[in-house]
Amino acid sequence: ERGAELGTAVGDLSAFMMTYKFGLDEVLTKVGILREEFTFTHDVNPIEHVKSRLKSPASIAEKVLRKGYGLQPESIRRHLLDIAGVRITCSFISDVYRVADMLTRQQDVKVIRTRDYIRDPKPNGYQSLHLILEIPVFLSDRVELVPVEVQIRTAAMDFWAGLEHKINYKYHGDIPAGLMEELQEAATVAGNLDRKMERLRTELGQRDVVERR
Ligand code: 0O2
Repeated sequence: ERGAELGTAVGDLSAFMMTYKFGLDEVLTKVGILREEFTFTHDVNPIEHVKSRLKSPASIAEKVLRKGYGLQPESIRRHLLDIAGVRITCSFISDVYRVADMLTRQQDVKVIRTRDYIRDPKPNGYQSLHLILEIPVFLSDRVELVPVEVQIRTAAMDFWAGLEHKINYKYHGDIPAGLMEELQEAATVAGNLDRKMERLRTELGQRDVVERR
């Protein structure tokens, strides 16, 4: 089994995974603080849901081997940047970028990579903003810089990605052409909904300003 293979290659697998868990904890604290601050000081909250996960040893081994790299801890650290993952769901597209800004301008956060699949959706229609953040984790005798993947998307994008993931799983990555076309169409519909909601919110904001005058 791939998980056991990784255990042998890494040596102390729980110590290896622990660092990623701490990185995840640091990012979750940051997101939690932003969320709580917003509920105290503003009447809107850009963050709807937050989910996190640590990649399982089996999928770590599977992904690193699939990419053609070795199972040694150094190789995994260098090539797998999504062992720790946080997914943030927002209501509006502008909130996605607002949350991304609030996280990336923090002093102890370094942005290693940004992939904007909202600006450039994947061919299947997938949309989401992916950031790889590097966070310092302070251990008893050293500081470790841990990469954490943060995926930020709207509820509509998340709804689509959840279904696509299930379909992909069912067809083992080989989705029939007709179904793929329908998925692409659904992604366009989701994108249109997001843009419409954004316009409505902007309009609502402008009306509020006029009414308050
Ligand atoms: P899981 O189950 O989320 O762990 P990399 O190898 O990391 O340099 P990669 O993996 O292609 O490059 O990175 P990318 O494209 O930035 O993001 C990969 C992750 O985004 C995936 O993780 C998914 O969570 C999500 N994702 C990317 N494309 C799609 C898509 O077409 N559909 C859906 N539903 N999700 C997508 P994993 O490792 O594949 O899986």
